[in-house]
Amino acid sequence: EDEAFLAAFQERIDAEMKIEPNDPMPEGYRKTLVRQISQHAHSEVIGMQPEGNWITRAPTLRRKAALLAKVQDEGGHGLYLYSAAETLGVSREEMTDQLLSGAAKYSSIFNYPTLTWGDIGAIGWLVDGAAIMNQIPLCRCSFGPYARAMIRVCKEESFHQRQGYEIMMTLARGSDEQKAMAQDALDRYWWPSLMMFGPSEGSSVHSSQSMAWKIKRFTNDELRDKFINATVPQAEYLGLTVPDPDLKWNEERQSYDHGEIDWDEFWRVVKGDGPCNRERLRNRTRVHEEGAWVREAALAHAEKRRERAEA
Ligand code: FAQ
Repeated sequence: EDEAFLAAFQERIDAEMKIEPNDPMPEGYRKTLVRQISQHAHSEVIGMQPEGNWITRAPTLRRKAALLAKVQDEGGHGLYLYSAAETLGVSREEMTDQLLSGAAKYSSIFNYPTLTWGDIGAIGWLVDGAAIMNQIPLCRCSFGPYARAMIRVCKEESFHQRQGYEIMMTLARGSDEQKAMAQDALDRYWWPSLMMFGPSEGSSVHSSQSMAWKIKRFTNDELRDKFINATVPQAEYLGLTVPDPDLKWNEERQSYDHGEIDWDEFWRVVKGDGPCNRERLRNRTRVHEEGAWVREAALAHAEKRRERAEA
């Protein structure tokens, strides 16, 4: 890759032109996108497990229908994202192998357990809320297929966020026991939700290049701050307490200052040693193996059609 090529590519990026799959692109740009998009897809797919855990125990038929639809949406997001990554020349099989072998990451947040119904509210409110904050700028990502996939994904996530917040509102206005359940869910999900945005400035190895390529539009810390600023008033409206004694409005920055994130916990979870990492991968591997016959049947069917078309 010579310098003239890299400079011309950067010029297209700077002019806000979308890069499409057949356009020439630097190998680093392609690799970064495959990494980010495939890990994003894996997160959606693994992310079905914590909430899937409550489908059979949802408190009412209406709650069950909404949760079922939400979990199906996450599966759908995974599929659009795998398709977007495939346009960069990586196969679905390779991506799946990377997930199951532990070579590829998925979001740290999905390695936490869902212990109560309150957690389903907290996930919709906080986890989908954080996902939207991170994904709205991705609708303007320089790579066309990723940007376009994000538009629909964001619309669905905003419905998910509303259904989560509504669960929290119902609990927060309920009995003392329900209020306590909502507070406990916020206590356990607050910090892991902040960790979703990734490491802080100094440790975010990919940020500066990804921002120059307009894959990312904001730093991890900027998005984390936006999320906190939007979410604290929502917690106040619910009458719940954000579990951070150092949380304080900073008039000068027009932003909340927050307490120190436990980065040791973050890296432990990212590296595979969180509360549910093993269970999540074990389930995913089992389901993949159990689905082998479907993939084989689909292949055999495609092969037969091809033979018939050639005959
Ligand atoms: N967990 O240099 P950076 C959802 C890794 S939302 C695990 O800052 P980058 C919806 C990072 O990969 C969740 N690993 O990296 C839903 C890198 O390692 P690598 C998914 C993390 O890429 C809701 C290393 O640390 N959303 O699924 C995490 O510039 C409810 C250094 O980090 C997306 O994936 C983490 N939290 O920025 C589903 C959004 N943070 O790859 C179900 C797209 C960082 O070199 C229910 N992705 N790492 O081995 C992104 O925006 C970016 O990739 C970031 C990380 C912001 C996640």
